[in-house]
Amino acid sequence: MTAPARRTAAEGWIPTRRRLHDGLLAVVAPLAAFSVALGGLTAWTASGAAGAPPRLEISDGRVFLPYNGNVDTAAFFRITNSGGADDRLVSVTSAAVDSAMLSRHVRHDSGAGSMSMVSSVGLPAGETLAMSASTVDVMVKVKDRRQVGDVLPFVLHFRHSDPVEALAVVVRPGG
Ligand SMILES: [Cu+2]
Repeated sequence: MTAPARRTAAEGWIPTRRRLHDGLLAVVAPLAAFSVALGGLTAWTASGAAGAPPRLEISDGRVFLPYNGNVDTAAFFRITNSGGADDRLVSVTSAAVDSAMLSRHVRHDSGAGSMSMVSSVGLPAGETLAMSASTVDVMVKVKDRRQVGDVLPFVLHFRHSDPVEALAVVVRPGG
């Protein structure tokens, strides 16, 4: 009973500019929603956890005081992922340093250690990355001469989560 009426409406359809625009939006909007959903699904599958996204909390930012006249040192952060999906730390930036690179330290059976630069560090759901001089740290070149107690601003960048600002205080190595 409604079919004839619908046909009549279709025949009377006039493609004004506004209607075309609305029609395009109607197609584009679901597409955008679909790709966002897909991205969420990938993260969800990777961790095998509940559908919640990663949730990152950063604390305990520290920078070792460089030795006299030196600019090379290391920065450390504690990153807890209390969310339901894995994430990755992909880079660290700061206006207070000339360079910042993620590095992983490995201690060998002989007692000797080695360090290699890494492009990212995993942050599994439900786990905490506690950076240290014997695990993972951020190798930095500080711009200015620093003192114990100075506070430097950093930004941590992640594969899935938005960047997070974190402060790091200058401490004596080992502190
Ligand atoms: Cu290092």
